[in-house]
Amino acid sequence: MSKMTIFSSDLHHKHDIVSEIYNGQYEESAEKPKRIDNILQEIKEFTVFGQIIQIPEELILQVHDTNYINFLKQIKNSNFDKVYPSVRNYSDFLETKPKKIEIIAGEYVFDSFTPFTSQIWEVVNESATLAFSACNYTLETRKNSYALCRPPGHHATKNMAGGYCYLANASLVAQNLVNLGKNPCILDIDYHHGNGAQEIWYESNQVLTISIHRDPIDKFPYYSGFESEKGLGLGLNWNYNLLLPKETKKQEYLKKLEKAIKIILDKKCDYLVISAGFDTYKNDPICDFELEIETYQKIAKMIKELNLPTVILQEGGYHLQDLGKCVKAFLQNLIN
Ligand code: Q9C
Ligand code: ZN
Repeated sequence: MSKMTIFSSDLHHKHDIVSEIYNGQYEESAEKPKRIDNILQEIKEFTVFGQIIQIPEELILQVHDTNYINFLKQIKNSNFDKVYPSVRNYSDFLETKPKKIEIIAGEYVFDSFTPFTSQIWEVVNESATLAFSACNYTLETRKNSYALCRPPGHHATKNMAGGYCYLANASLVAQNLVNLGKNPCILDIDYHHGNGAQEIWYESNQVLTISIHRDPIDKFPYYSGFESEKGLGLGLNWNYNLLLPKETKKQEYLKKLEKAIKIILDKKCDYLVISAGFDTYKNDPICDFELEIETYQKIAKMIKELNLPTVILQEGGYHLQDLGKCVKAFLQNLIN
């Protein structure tokens, strides 16, 4: 029996944001180290570890602004073990930057759920390295791969963290593929809109971006993910948002996935990058879809029909007991 090659590291344990701020109150963060431990536990019998190759910084700087990356690197030199945003930059004419790191933070994050820890650069660099390593493996073998990325990446924009994300792992993989002359699609099946990939590739026809998600009218990330956002210039009709209402179940979900698959075929993509969130699961503590563990088998089978070399990246999914079972159901059906 053949196995799935996976990319994982222990370093994410250093990243534990514990609490997020919502409407002035501290709330428990759902994005915990135990998520990855649970996944590894469930998938060990049908997986093997692939070789980890450090992501080149030039690749990161093709996707993200230099100022943002420099900011991430600087936090460890501050006196804080965690930095939350306090002041938003409201000026169009500013020529100098504030000096205090905890104030500059207001420029580089779009919510109060995604603090910068002193080890943030180290851990996000490692998370991106796992994504990059999975991509290299798939390029070499045309076999599908899975990276246990933590922190996740799909909400991070060119110059901002948000939604527990700091580096745009899926877009880094897509950029790497574009550099090699490929035409990848980023398919985002996390419950939340993949706003990062949308922003990064909005004016480009080099990467097809499709996100299937909960209607953001009253769910995170609130300010993007609507059907009217179709791309701009060369990128027009290279971005698709497929929305679903609260309490969506298997049948409605699979119909949207069918649409996504048709678009991927139509655009003749040659690689697939999946932003794989499992917060669409029925018992997820922060979301309201009603997919069952078996639904992930079906989703995977439909994706496998595309027969494209596929890099799977871990995004959301917060049920600490069943997350691994969801991932298992999905991955087992994508071994090629
Ligand atoms: N307690 C991902 O799934 N919601 N990010 C906070 C306030 C933030 C989700 C609600 C959701 C972020 C990768
Ligand atoms: Zn999510």
